[in-house]
Amino acid sequence: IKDFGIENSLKNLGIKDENKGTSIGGKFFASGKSIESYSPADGRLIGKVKLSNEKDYDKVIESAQKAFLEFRTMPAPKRGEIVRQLGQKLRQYKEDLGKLVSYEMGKSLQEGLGEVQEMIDICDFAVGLSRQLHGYTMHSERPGHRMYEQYHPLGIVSIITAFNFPVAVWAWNTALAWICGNVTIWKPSEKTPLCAIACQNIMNEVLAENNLSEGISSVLVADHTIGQKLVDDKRVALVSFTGSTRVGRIVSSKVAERFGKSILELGGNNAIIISKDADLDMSIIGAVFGAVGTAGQRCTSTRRLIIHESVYDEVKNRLAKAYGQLKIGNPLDENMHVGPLIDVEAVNQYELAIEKCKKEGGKFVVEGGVLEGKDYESGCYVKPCIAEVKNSFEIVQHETFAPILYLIKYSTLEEAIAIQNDVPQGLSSAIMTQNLREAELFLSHAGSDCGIANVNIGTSGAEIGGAFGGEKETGGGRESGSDVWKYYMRRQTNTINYTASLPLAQGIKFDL
Ligand code: UN1
Repeated sequence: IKDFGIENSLKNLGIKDENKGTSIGGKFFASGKSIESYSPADGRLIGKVKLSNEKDYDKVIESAQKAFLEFRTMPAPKRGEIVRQLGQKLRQYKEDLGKLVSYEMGKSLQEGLGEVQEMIDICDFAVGLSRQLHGYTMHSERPGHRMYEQYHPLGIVSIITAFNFPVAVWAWNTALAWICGNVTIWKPSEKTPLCAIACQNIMNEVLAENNLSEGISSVLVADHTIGQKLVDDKRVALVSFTGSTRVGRIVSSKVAERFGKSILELGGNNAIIISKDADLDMSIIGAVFGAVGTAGQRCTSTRRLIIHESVYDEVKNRLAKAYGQLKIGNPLDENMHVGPLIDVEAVNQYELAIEKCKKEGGKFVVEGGVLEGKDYESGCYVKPCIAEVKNSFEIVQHETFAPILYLIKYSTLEEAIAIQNDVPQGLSSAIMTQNLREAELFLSHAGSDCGIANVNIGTSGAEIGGAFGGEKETGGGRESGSDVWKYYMRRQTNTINYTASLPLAQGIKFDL
């Protein structure tokens, strides 16, 4: 088996054969059972991780609480400086971390490096923001009064992430949480624990070099019972959850019950409308990357193509041709377009979805299947496939985390928009058209109902500068850019009277 330099990267990132899954800054410990992390690329055991249990949990919360009391007094621009240093470290470790992401998660090296770039970008963004946590000043209706608002840190922010973006989503949340004065506790996916340990090692260098309390950044590699504790714990001010709609529904109601805050990034079922006025060359590239990138395991992956009847056959044929050229194999090999799914369970879900689709009447234009033989020993490699379907099929209404692309035909744009919106999820959407009227209708109040709506680019590959998230069963949360930082702070309105009398608002008289 070719190594692609992975051994060296593991060493540079401080990953060992046996790792401990609880960490408070650079202190690693764990009292739970052990899990193993296998690479879906070649099936090799990368390392073991001892999980955190309830005892470890309490220690993490206590040290986070203590660290918060200190961290919140540090001026925001100084906290920005810490985040700037994290960005610098990430530049230094980009190659190694990108490689580990690719090896442990299975996305192509290019996409692994891209994910680390997103981390660097959000750090840069957060550094600037650390001097711009602005509130309004308002004019008081009372003479001699001043009114303004300010934003204060929340406390402990817990970040529960999924396997598909095993490092970037942590960074999106952490960079913002920190400049806002919060401390963070990360519960990564059990499918990508080593990525989390590597990030923690990188972070710890920053904490140590600045003599900062280790409780500012903690990790709990643990099963769902610890996730539940984070969700139920009043000491955790904000729960940022990325994962399935099923689990998100539970997280949302549990956190709401205790009046905590949550940010939810749940499922997507993203479509591209390819209009009669589309640039088809661009449309094909956008659609294929959207559908097969990260082997269809992005929340923003393109799952449905809604194609105008006049170009339907041409698009179908060109897609089939493009799929015929896809190279599937080791994600660390730069000649490959598509890597493996995360694990054998995901392969089963993929096969089940294909079977269901056929049962409901789906017609496969490009057949799927599990790849076997040399270089596919891990059992996680599948063929990206394409099926002609009806939007109303149950399987089409459902998000399957795999490279299965559904084709749907339309005649009027109003009909296409209705189809695009007619799913429970509302994350990302796109239209390919050179027609201004079509583009504007798609973006209007009568257009896409998603949190992200694009023109002439695909559904995946969002930049960190925008607010990322979606509507309906996607959960309504926003992360990353724009004014999302406000989610990580509490807002306070302050009125100051600098006179010697006490006039009441609304002209109310109250004399004693
Ligand atoms: C996700 O799929 O969970 O837009 C996040 C994209 C990435 C983020 C995806 N920037 O594809």
